[in-house]
Amino acid sequence: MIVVLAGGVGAARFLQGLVQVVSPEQVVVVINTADDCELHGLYISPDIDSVLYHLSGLADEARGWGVRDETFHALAMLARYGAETWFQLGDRDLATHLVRTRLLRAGHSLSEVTDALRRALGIGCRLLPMTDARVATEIETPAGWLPFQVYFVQRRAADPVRGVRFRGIEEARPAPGVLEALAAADGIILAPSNPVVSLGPILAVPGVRAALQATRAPIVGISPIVGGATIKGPADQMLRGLGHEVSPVGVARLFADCLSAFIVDRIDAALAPAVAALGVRPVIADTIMRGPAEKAALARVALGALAEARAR
Ligand code: FO1
Repeated sequence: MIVVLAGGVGAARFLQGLVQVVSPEQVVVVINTADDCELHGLYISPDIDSVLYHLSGLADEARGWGVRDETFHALAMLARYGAETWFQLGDRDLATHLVRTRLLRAGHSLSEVTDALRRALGIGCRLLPMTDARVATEIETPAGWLPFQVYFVQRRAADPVRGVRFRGIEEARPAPGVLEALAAADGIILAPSNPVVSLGPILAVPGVRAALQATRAPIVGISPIVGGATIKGPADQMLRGLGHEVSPVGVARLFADCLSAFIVDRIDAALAPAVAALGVRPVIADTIMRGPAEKAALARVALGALAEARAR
């Protein structure tokens, strides 16, 4: 059984590769929920949705979020009513949030709702939210502390980042199955997700980091930083703002206490000795996932690194 700790689009693309090379039933995905927000009375869970849509073949892969062939009629009507429309909810995507919100209001947990959604979309992997509690990322900027989606979507990640906090994290508990999966895993993969606001919250849920340190399973990470920048999203700018090195070494350092190996893009091969100096085995590979073949190839590299760590 392979456990993947996942944020949004980078993780979702990696998972598309992983399910080409291992049976989806052998994959458990633990997903960040600290990006979640409520708008128009609806509960939106962007990273869960990214994974749901990518694994069901529904994703708008070029845009990186939402559903393919989407229309925005409801959003246009909301605009006529003077409602906020900076967060673009498509008509098909709205159905996901309607169903999720109804089930949550009926008393189901986010874990149960996520399981119902993935079954309905025909996804074989188990998808676990990191927690069933409400945790909310907030970003400190010169304009003050901003809710994550306000910083990221409404203000287009344009504010300098001075701090990050996860409101509610101390009271949160890992969702059912998370600690069990980490303990029983044959291998654990940290997806190429934002280390600060995607993987950061998962590891900050009380008990998760300790479970990663205690598990017998090898743990392999994949750098989301290539050539000094991120493929998508503001991870580079966040790392810089928080005083971390914007490189695979800076990311590996954040997780060095857990990692057996860290996959670094060929472009950054010269940084391998600096990763090794952290006590983490560097693995050099092509990490840019342009199409299905590259996604599967990266998944094979990650599985190879896990097998190699197990053999040591
Ligand atoms: N990202 C945007 O940049 N603009 C949007 O309008 C937007 C809408 C949206 C709707 C539903 C959903 O599940 C995700 C959406 N995202 C949008 C993506 C999301 O804000 C981020 O990509 C993640 O939170 C970061 O992992």
